[in-house]
Formats: sequence, structure tokens, C-alpha cells
Amino acid sequence: MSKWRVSLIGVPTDIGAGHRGASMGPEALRVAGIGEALRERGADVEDRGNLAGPYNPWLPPSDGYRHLDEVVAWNAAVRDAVAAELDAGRLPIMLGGDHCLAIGSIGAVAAHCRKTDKKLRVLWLDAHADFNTCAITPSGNVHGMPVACLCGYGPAPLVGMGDRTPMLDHECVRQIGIRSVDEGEKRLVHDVGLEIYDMRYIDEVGMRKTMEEALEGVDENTHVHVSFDVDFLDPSIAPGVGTTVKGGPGYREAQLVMEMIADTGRMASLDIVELNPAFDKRNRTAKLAVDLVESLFGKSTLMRQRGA
Ligand code: B3U
Ligand code: MN
Ligand code: MN
Repeated sequence: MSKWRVSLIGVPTDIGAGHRGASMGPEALRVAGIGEALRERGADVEDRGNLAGPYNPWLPPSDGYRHLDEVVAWNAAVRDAVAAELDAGRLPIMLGGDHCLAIGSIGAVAAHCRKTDKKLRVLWLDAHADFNTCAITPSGNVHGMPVACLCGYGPAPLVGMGDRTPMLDHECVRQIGIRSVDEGEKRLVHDVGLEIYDMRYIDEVGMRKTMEEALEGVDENTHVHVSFDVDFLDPSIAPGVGTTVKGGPGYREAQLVMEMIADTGRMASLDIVELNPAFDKRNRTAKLAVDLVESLFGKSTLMRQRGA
């Protein structure tokens, strides 16, 4: 039997974003060869096609949220699809889509962990903390709010999507690569005590130490969920995203992150989000994302034995 039984789930939406185009992400990842790359890694891969949801009406925010009803509908579809794959013993990979979809995917993952008595570790790779609420958001875009919603800070229809509220205990989360946090958001992440490895920390201690700390406590009973916002990467290597923020991890640092996660052998679900082909050049960012996902699935440049 294959080491990994993977299900690709396309979530073609930009419903939570401030730019149009992340809805084209799933197809760009397929064109960049994500299915073939995973099969090459020895995975049994099923492409479930794309989920369906409401069209983006592209309206201004109302009561602090843009497209709240549509965001709820998309996330209900994501939650149900992820729950079904996990129940079937498969590893779901979200082909996003904007980052609001993590409410549904991580909501389902957290419920699954409670049901199966697993510990959960969420690795949130992102330039942004995504911890806004309607009271502090500068944009009303829900892709800036998923971690807050998961931790119980958000509108009732979103925070109540899981098996309990909050869906996620903030202690499960490690955020890596953060370098753009809004003023009110900063206060809230501090009040809540979210564990954030921002770029200043990574610059000071290095990526290896950062990842060792972020993975501390992961054991054979841990479900590791990776929520990979492509804007985590430095824009010089990953221009194909809606909200670039300079000063992110470069190619080598990003590879190390993926390899160290792979070394745990515990990754059991994955979101790939915010890829926006409208901002990309010749699908370069999608190809990079696939390259990094190969490393997440154990492709290694290791040239010598550890300790040799
Ligand atoms: N923090 C800002 C910007 C943002 C968050 N996530 C993304 N952009 N991709 C906001 O609008 O909440
Ligand atoms: Mn994000
Ligand atoms: Mn981001």
C-alpha cells in the first residue's frame, strides 16, 4: 500500500480575498503538476475535482465582513469534504482558493482529532497572522480572519461551524513567517497569546531553530496540519499572490521548513492557498508551490547521512 493516500480538493474561490483571481489557483496547481508530483513521491492520489459554491458578487463589506454568507457556504462545503476524506483515512489537500477556506478545513481537522483522540498541531505558514475580527479589520476581507474565527473570535455562523466553539485551541497553532500584522490585530494576538515566529525572530535565531521549536512536542499521536499561504514566501520568488509582503523566506529557507515538517512523518492534512495566477508569470509561483509540496512529502536533497 502507498505510504500516503492523498485526495486533492479544488476550492476555486476568492470570496474572502481583496483581489480577484485566487479562484484560478486549483487549476494552476494542477497545470503545474501537483498530482503527478505526488504520484512520483509514491502517493496514491485521487483528484476529487472542484467544490462548488456561490459566485463572487464583489460587493463592499457590510457590518465589517465582505461576502459573509458566501464565505459560510464555501466553508461548509470545505468542512464536509475534508471530514469525509479524513473519515476514509485519506490525507486531504486543499487546492485554494483564498485563505478563508481554512475555517472549514481546520474546523473539520480539529473535530476529527477530537473524535480519534489525536493531538493537533497547526503550522500556519503566512506573511499575515490572519487574526482580524470585524471590529479591527482594515478591509472586511475574511481571508484576514480565519485563525481568529477558528479560535472563537468571529461571527456566529463562522465560529459555530464545527463540533464545538471554539473549533481550535490557540495553543495548537504555530505561525511562521509573519511580517504583516494590523494594529488592532497585534493587540489581539498578544492578548490571546498566539505563538508567532515572525521574520524578526527567524532572522535572529535562524529557520532551523525556529522549526525545531514550532515542532516541539509533535509525537506519533499528533496530527500535523499545514496551512500554507503562498504569500509566506518572499515575493521575489513567489510573485503570484494577491498580497505580497517583502522580507519573507527565500527558496532555501522555505525548503528547510518543508523538509523539517516531512521529517516528522506526521503531516496529515494540507491547505495550499492564496495562489493567484492573475499576478503570476508563466505559472512560476504554482510550480514553486508544487516543488515545495514535494519536499513536504519527503523529497530530499540530503547528500549525506545525518551525523556522518
Ligand atoms: N491583514 C490584512 C491583509 C491580509 C491578511 N491576509 C491577507 N491579506 N492575505 C487584512 O485585510 O486583514
Ligand atoms: Mn493567510
Ligand atoms: Mn497571507
